[in-house]
Amino acid sequence: MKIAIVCYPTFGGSGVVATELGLALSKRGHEIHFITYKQPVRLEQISSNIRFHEVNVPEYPLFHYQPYELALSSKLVNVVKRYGIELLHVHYAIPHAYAGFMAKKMLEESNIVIPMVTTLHGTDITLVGNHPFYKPAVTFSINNSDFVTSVSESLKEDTLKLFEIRKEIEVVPNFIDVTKFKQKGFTDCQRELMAYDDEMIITHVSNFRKVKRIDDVVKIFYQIQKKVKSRLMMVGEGPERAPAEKLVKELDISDKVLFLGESNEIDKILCFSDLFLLPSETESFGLAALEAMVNSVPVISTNTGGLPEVNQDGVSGYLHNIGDVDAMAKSALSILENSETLDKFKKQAREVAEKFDINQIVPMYEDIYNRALINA
Ligand code: GMT
Repeated sequence: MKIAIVCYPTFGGSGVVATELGLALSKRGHEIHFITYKQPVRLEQISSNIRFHEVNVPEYPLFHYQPYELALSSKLVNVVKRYGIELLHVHYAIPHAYAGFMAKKMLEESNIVIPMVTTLHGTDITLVGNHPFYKPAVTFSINNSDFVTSVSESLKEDTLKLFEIRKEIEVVPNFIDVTKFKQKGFTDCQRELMAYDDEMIITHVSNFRKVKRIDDVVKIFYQIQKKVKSRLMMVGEGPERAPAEKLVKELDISDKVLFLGESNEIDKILCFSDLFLLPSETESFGLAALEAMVNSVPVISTNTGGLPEVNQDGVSGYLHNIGDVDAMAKSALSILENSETLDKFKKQAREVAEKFDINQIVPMYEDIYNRALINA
């Protein structure tokens, strides 16, 4: 199948899911065309059945806002015609589903009928898309997609609650390539570069936005380090990094907290981590938690959104109410203070992650593509 994947090229979240999906599909013989404004972060090599088409938006002084949707839909039309694309898969409703719909309509004028699958990822529904300024366009784009998927049951429920949706939403969970990750082995991990042998390594990875409650990460760690010798690795960039650095200084724990910035080597960091913190306000799935778990890192998270579908309470980690820093610190310590408990949780985290293996999930998308082509 020749498939065009539209996504954001950024670190983490929907962009990573879309890129990993495209790479997996290409290995299964499909021809994948990524269409976005920059080469996706995890798209390291282009091959004969993986192409990247950059959307360019020329600057013009008249425009206060440059018309990205227009450039994207035009690019889609050109790529579909030039490469004989059979299906569009757009990740993140805003503005990709909207631009995809326009492309479909333009292509109809050339007698080309192409189905569009839209995957909802979270903030396109729960934070941004729900805003009254966007809601009519997001509702329209979802209802006019040929197939709609969401990355968790929780996101499906939120979508049906927040929007007037006529389309069926199919849940296709996010996934991980389990075979890519070997069982944890400290010797491969260069742990010694990051911490002393007797220190626990606690990790947080995100885009450092308000929704991630970065202050809570620091506050939980503050309580942990009082009882257990430990270090905190803060991986990622975003608006909440500076306030978090300030808090770290105020709490006088600067020598124990490392802000590593954005990284292409998340697995290298996770392979020597002992515990992962994800105290988000909302999280449609929590791919970062799954990436931790596959690296045998137990997760302390909130019980919001899709997190309970990924992190199993008392098995792969613990879940608590949003903002309950004390409970999260207590659970973290209950895992870290006993080496047998820690080993048990590490093993269990990995086992839970294996349920999300890419080989179970990618065929679910292929099945949707086949149905979309039959219906077109
Ligand atoms: O986590 C973010 O803020 C980025 C965001 C995105 O759209 O890229 O992530 C969303 O999609 C991910 C992939 O499906 C999910 O794992 C995240 O939980 C979701 N983020 C939120 O719902 C806040």
